[in-house]
Amino acid sequence: MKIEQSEAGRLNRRQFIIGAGAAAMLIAARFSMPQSLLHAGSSAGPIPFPPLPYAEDALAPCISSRTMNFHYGKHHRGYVEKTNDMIRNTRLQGLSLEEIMKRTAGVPDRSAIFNNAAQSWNHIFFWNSMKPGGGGAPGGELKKEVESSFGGMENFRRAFAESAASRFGSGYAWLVSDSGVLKIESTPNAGNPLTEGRVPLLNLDVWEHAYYLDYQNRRQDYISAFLDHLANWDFAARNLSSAGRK
Ligand code: MN3
Repeated sequence: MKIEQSEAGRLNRRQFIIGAGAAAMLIAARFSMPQSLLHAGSSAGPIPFPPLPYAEDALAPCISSRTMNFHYGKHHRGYVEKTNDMIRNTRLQGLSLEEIMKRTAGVPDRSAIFNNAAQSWNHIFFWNSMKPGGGGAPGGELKKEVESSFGGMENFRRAFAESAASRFGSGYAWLVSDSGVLKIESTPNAGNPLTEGRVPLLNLDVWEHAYYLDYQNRRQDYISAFLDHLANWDFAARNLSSAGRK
């Protein structure tokens, strides 16, 4: 990553090393988010708040329009607005979300910017990780990859559900490609496996704001609804395939 001299000068040596290390990993990581999702509007403009890829009520009854209205319209919008407020008139203004994440990951005095920028990215990714009539099993190459990596769909399902259910507090469960090997992981809060060099294929938001109106404390039921009816395997397959092309 190119850290501009004046910005690097503002960081102490340890922060710089952490930042540079994270950046190197990020360069190694092949960003999988379809570019059109993240660069809506001018590249020099504010960070994007793209429309949902489906109607607000399209995922009901698994996720109600009321949940989507708050989650997308209030929470996601709030992360985008806070990010834009925090980067206005700074060297981060005009950069892509990935660049902002790269420059702030692991830098203690930039954690508020990282959290809001990563949450902006994570939510665009999450909306696309679901579709009406999704869930079940992937097809084609991804099906083979899931079966070989996890020893079958049932094992994948069990491991993903366990990862999502056992995340204490807020965070995400992810299916990622780690140097070509599929893995499941969970991250706390705004964490994103991109910052540690892995390629996200699919994510599930397990913050309470994602499910509490519909499921209250029954996070497991929400996870099952995602796996059975919502997971967008086409999106995951596209992410895997674009990672492989780079
Ligand atoms: Mn959320």
